[in-house]
Amino acid sequence: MTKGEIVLGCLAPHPPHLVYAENPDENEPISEGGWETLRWGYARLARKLKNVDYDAIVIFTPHWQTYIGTHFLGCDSFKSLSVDPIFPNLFRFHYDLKVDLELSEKMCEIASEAGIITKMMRNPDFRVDYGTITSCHLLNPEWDKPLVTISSNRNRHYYSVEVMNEQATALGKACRKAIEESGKRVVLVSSHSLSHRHFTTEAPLPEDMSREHIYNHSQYVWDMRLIELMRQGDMQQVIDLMPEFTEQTIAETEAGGLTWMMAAMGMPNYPAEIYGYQSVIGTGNVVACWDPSEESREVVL
Ligand code: 2X7
Ligand code: FE2
Repeated sequence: MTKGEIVLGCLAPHPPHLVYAENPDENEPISEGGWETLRWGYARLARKLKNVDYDAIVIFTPHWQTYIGTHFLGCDSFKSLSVDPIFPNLFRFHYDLKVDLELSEKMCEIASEAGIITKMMRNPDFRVDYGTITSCHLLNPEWDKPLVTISSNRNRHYYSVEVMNEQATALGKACRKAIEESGKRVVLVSSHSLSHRHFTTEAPLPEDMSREHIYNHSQYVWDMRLIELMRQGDMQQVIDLMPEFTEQTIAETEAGGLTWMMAAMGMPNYPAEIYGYQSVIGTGNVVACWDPSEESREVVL
């Protein structure tokens, strides 16, 4: 069997506002648009993905939080209505998704062999989180590829960002081994914002872009520092800065997604493709990707 490989890694933020602004058939609320910088960036990355040959998407999400170990979706498919707990006015999404069960089980098994506490989610009525749905919808609105969703264990809250970084690194390496043994071509997705202080009240019209801006300047400066390092291809430095960045901007990197993806990809030392940066209710969000192939890697922005 040919060795499997990671063909792309995407940093894909999941504010439900972005799906709301797109008005897909699956989402009940109707909007007048908004957040175009992120949505147009996503559309461009989705076009790139159409030209990538891959079998499955593996996504790590901060909004499926598990307190004992790391969990993996464990049924062939999941179908339900996902309602955002904070923004039910924006996100009531009817989903029907397929899981790459074989790959999911392999990741669970190899992570377990590496000493990580793991579990398969076998409840067919389990409601898939809005982080998975938002990032996957924006990257692949056709929903024509099977997924594996990985939960985020709350190491940062039990222990520290440093422990989270160590655990997410071990999980990333285990997932890479599972992908290689599976023989499949896989796209990884780390679903989260960067800086994450946000407003606590909403504009009367959520998509009123005259009200949208970063929560404070220090968040902006931190986000730009990280994006600059991504452009330079210095992901080791990003991971080393993770504790300070995460503490100071309450960043959503706290869940471990970026660390997991970078560890799985062998800590890229080549430039990331940057597709767009914008605030959503004051949080900082970048759409970016790491393309291991020098032939197809581009300077996008
Ligand atoms: O989950 C989120 C988020 N990460 C950022 C902004 C707004 C809402 O939800
Ligand atoms: Fe989030």
